[in-house]
Amino acid sequence: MPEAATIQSIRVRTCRIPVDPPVETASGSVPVAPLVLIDLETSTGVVGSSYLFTYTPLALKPVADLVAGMEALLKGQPVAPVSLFDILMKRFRLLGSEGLVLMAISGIDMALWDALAKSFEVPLARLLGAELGPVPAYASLRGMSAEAVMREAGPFLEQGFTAFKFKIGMPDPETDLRTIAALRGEVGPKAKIMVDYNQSLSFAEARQRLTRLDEIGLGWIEEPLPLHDLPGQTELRKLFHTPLQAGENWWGPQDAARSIAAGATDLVMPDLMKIGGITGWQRVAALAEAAGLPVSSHIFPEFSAHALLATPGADRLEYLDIAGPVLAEPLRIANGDVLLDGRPGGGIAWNEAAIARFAT
Ligand code: SMN
Ligand code: MG
Repeated sequence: MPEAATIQSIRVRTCRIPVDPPVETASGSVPVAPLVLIDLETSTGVVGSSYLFTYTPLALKPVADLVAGMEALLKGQPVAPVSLFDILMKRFRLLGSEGLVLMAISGIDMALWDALAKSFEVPLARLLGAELGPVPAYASLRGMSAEAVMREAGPFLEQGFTAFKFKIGMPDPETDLRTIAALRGEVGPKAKIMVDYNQSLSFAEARQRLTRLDEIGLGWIEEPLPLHDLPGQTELRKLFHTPLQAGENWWGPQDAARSIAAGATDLVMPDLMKIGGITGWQRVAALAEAAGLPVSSHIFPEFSAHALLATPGADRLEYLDIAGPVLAEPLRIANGDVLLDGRPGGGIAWNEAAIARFAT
């Protein structure tokens, strides 16, 4: 049993990584990945690492400053992620423990879990009580055009992926249908195809567009409506057979609880950064299990692989590699599964030369 460690310091760095090709969505594109890199040093010398993706460079410094500012609240505290998560969530209740604040708390939570797993010299999934094994994944494509998705799908097919997602919501619905048909032609009749509207439709538009999509046999239709339109999502879910997917934009377990209680989605996909890190994820995984909803992940594939292994009803990992350029090694993929090796922790090791290159 390792000696009880306390938090000594939190090192925060920022970088901007070109996203090539950019991630295109109906709600905007991501040509650059602003990342906050976190290294939490403990009294035993173990360092827990994690990263946050802030979507827009405008949020990069505010999130980095929030993480750095939380060091004063945590210095000397035990490496106890569950206890510290609740302390931090309560500490920011007046400001609101969601948005950028919760992103910062999530980043610290992931770094704490990484440090704890390293201190026990086990992979994070083992610390969470799970055995290591292949994590079924899907290839999350970046483009929205037929040319882009056909071009991107090829290398993923060679890696054995059998499930593919891309973002739709083009002005003309026919364009989306043509792109789905083009991807189907590329990946074959047995592969799963999922689509993602990134909250871009009104209820009336969704009812119209999903009427056509519902006949195609898609794996899921993700976020057709804005995040908080739970009544609309619940109504839409009753109208169509294709499973609705949501969760990447839930701020903490409370948002998940509201959506699941409203019966607003068939599938859930919490985002480790917005849901409260590993601690928040675990609470949502329990809610999903109680409601019988399969759980997938949203980006952050490194920590998500560990979290999914310890999640009842785990469905698929979203494979969208954003932080790869600053990591020492890419995730291993075989036959469309993510394969974790037995190294201790959550799997984040930095490529320091790359960080220097992309540092802001
Ligand atoms: C998405 C949008 C923007 C950046 C990363 C991912 C998308 C998804 O919603 O589910 O992949
Ligand atoms: Mg999405």
